[in-house]
Amino acid sequence: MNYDIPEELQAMVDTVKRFVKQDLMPISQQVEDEDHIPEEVIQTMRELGLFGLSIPAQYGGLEVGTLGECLVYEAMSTVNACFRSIIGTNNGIGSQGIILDGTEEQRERYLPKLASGEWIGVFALTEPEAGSDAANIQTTAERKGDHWVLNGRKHFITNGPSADLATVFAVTDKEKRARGGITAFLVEKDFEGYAVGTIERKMGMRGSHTSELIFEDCKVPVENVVGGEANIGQGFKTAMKTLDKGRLTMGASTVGSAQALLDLSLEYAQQRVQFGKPISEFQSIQNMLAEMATNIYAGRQMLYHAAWLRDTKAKPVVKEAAMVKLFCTNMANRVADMAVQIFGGMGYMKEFPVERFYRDLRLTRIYEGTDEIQRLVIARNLLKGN
Ligand code: COS
Repeated sequence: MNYDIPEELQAMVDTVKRFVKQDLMPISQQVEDEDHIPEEVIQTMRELGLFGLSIPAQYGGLEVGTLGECLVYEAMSTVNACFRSIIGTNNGIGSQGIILDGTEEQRERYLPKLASGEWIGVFALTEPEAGSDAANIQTTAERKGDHWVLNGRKHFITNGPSADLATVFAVTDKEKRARGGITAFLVEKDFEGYAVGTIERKMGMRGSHTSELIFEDCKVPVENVVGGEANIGQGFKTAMKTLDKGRLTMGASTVGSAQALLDLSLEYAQQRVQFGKPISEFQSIQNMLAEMATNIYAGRQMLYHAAWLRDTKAKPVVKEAAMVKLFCTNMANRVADMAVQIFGGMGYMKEFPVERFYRDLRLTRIYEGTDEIQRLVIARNLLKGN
């Protein structure tokens, strides 16, 4: 094991940390209040190359590797998870299908636009009847001449309202479903029959927008099957492989937010005086601080280890990614709960960011696979001897 961070990557992470401090921190509350990230901030993200962190350099990305991506997400999530979310789909679920299984022509056509942030890429798998049971999607694709015709409705699509390109999963063989009957398509927003549906109202993650995507006789050229003709029916595997990395990097985001909550709690506990002394002098508060720090340390170590495993290709990380997602998201939710407890009544008020972190973190135990799905993936892999 060696998680030494190469000099070039460390310089990049330091730049991101400066950007977080100088540009993101000051507007975090404004973004929360207005539910909108200012365009000039998104432009700076483009200039820093953040939309293409994980995209291979030959297609215009920074290709920082899994550990690099994790370090950047960790830094960005110390302030407000919506900032990670805006770049998250281009680096993750919105581009991975093309990187892993796309044809060379598809990579050349789409990845540079996603890497530069000119286009927003999204992942359209989830449907009302297919959340955890992803293989139960009802969206269909029928071949008609040189096009596929898609019909169906996706929901809970992160960055859906601003999507330029969606990797859409549809049934091409009802009998085979997950085993040869689901196909992935690259659907541009200008294709006939594509529409953004309801923009969802959420508990948190303000500044990050989620919506339905609707396909009504949506015409998709045959060359937009992910991986081409040979990959018809292989979409479920593309989706699962895509989610593996997303689950790992989700861990990074939660480690960053948990660290921010510990830092805020340490500061507050030393300032807040009750019974004539700072509450940090009470053992009950110290116990919580110690618990938070220990949990963060454990989460960070498993995150870096799994990222290192993925980068060195020492072994597939399906099980480890699920473990990282399960542990880190739950860990951060526990940390958020303790932070609210340390802040007391103030932890419930909107004046302090702990209230926002508490709400935003709740989602991390659900999206990109619930706790229950992570446990299922871990157990199935254990039973297979992986
Ligand atoms: N990598 C590659 N292939 C995979 C895979 C992975 N990580 N996971 C599954 N597959 C393959 C299986 O090997 C199987 O193919 P073979 O029969 O050829 O071996 C096929 O895909 C079907 O897999 P499985 O039998 O496990 O399918 P299930 O219907 O039981 O579903 C779960 C598996 C539950 C794990 C899947 O539906 C899932 O991840 N659900 C959650 C979806 C999710 O995370 N949604 C979040 C929203 S998207 S942001």
